[in-house]
Amino acid sequence: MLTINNRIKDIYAHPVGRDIIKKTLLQMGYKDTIVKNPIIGNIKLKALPTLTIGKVNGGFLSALLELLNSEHDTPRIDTSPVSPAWWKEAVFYQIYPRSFKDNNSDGIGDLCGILEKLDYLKMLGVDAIWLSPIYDSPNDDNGYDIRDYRKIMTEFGTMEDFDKLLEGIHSRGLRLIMDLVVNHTSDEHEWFKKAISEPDSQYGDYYIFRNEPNNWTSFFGGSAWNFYEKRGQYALHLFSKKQMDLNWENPTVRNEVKEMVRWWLQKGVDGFRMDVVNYISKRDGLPDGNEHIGTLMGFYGVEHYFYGPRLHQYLRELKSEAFAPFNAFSVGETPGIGMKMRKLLTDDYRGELDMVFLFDHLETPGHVRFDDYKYDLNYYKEYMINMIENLGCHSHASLFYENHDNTRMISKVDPDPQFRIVLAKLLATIQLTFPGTPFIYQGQELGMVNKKFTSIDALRDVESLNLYAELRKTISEAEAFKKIMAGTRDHARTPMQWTSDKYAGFSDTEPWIGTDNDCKICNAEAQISDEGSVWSFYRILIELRRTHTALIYGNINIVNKKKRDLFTYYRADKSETFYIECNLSRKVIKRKSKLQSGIRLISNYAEAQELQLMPYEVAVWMIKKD
Ligand code: TEU
Ligand code: CA
Repeated sequence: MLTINNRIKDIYAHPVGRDIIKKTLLQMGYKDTIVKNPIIGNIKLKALPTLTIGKVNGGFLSALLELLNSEHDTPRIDTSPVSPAWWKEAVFYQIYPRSFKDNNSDGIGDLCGILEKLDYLKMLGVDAIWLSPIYDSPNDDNGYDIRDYRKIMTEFGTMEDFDKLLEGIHSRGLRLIMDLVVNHTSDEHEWFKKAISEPDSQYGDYYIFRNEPNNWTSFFGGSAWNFYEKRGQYALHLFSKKQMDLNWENPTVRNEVKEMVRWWLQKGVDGFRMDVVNYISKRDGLPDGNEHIGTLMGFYGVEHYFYGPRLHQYLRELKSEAFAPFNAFSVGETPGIGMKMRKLLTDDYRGELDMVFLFDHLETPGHVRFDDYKYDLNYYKEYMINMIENLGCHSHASLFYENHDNTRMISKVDPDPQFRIVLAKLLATIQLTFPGTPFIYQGQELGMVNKKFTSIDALRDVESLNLYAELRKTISEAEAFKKIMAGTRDHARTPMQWTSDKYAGFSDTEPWIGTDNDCKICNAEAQISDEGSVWSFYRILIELRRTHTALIYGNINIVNKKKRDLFTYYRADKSETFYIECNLSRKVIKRKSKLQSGIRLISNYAEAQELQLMPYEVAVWMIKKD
């Protein structure tokens, strides 16, 4: 057991401790190299309150120790060969149904719209689709607030439409994973309504009720507790006021979830992406969050549920009783989880999850999504090197830059339009030639960028609207809007740009969320017939990955790890070797030698440039072994 008499290096040696130290330093804008300094490493925990002038206080340390002492396992070190699986070979494509394609002209994307575009996805070459929620919902958080898990949202269509879609997906040799949102339900879910109106029924214990709230805050602003007069109690909601946290301590709740999962798997879906699944187990007694941790992370209480005491147990139950009998795939969305904890959640012998989404690469150290800053890709390189060094043979990584919760990656790195295409190709190259499973977010394959929203009225996202209202208490309209523009999730939620027509070919009536004129220069129709387009580059890379196992299961050898602006690596298996060279900057970088043989794919410039890499340029060479 670790106590305050242990030293920093002991914490760093613990898998959870190591991830937490890294995360803490990252939030403060530092790298973990300082911990490796022996003087720092030898500091005893109990000296920290004095050394940090109270920033790391007693409460901070006891929360940390409690978390560490609740994890007794360490990842197994083993060099057994990687076991193959379809989801390790697949390229996934995420669809945000509301904004993908409107088939019945009401301005809202729908299931028939997706069906209409399956051939497009097949042409692009992806293997599997992740559908953001399509269940019945009052849409306080665009479907992440579910009212009925076994019903399709009316705006999206019917269960018959869903069956047709699933059939269309499978008949094309594609797979489908659905979104499983079970940390919380809508407050309009039958269970919650009964929990309020019939507190003595079995539903009375389906959610997390307390007589007094604690200090936890919601991710969407304010306290994480609502008061319900009828019951005379508070209920917990880590997200919006209409997203009520389920009580996973109750075995009946867990059984309801398993039954629902089996119901969809019985229908033939191939697996699930599991929304904030690392939040399902909350610490007993729901203690107050530490103020310093809360201030650092932006939210109070996270240390008590992001890696809760029964998380492993609940995941194992779900896997063995619902996923495993169907051989179904699972990828957990796990904000706050680091590289070592990933292993404890996904190593193949653990029986928990197949993969997770980690998020520490989405912003550079010291930054959060709502900061307006430029993302330096050298950090991404470092992150990826670190990932490879920590993954081992039992875990498999997910690779992504974008989803419906984040701004567009091109805009983060370099919003200058002259670099848009080449930068899109650079991002595509790393994503499709690195070990791990790529998840492409709709529109990423076109190089879509952040939107030119003109006012707060153009935005729809509950997170942005709540934050704006909060900011307006202290700053001007213009300043608040600027901050929202830096991070709003709506940048990724505008209509998919199919054509240059009015409404981007998404719909023939005004869409539920506005778009700008970007579809005139960036749309699928034009890019499909242009060999030099971002879309064509994605198609070629996906095909390359599919036809060369070196890019899937091959070893990776990263060279010149310390060299800034240049990211070079080899991927190799028994039969072939690929050499990948990426310029991470606007600089022109000289190449040492001119590679002569093999297949090559150069992102931007013609052969004349063979001795230099132009801004953000990449080259992929296949060196055949003979
Ligand atoms: O997101 C969870 C999450 O932690 C964040 O990405 C969150 O959206 C936000 O950035 C917090 O500041 C998942 C879903 O992907 C998201 O769309 C939902 O809003 C959320 O859960 C609640 O279901
Ligand atoms: Ca529609």
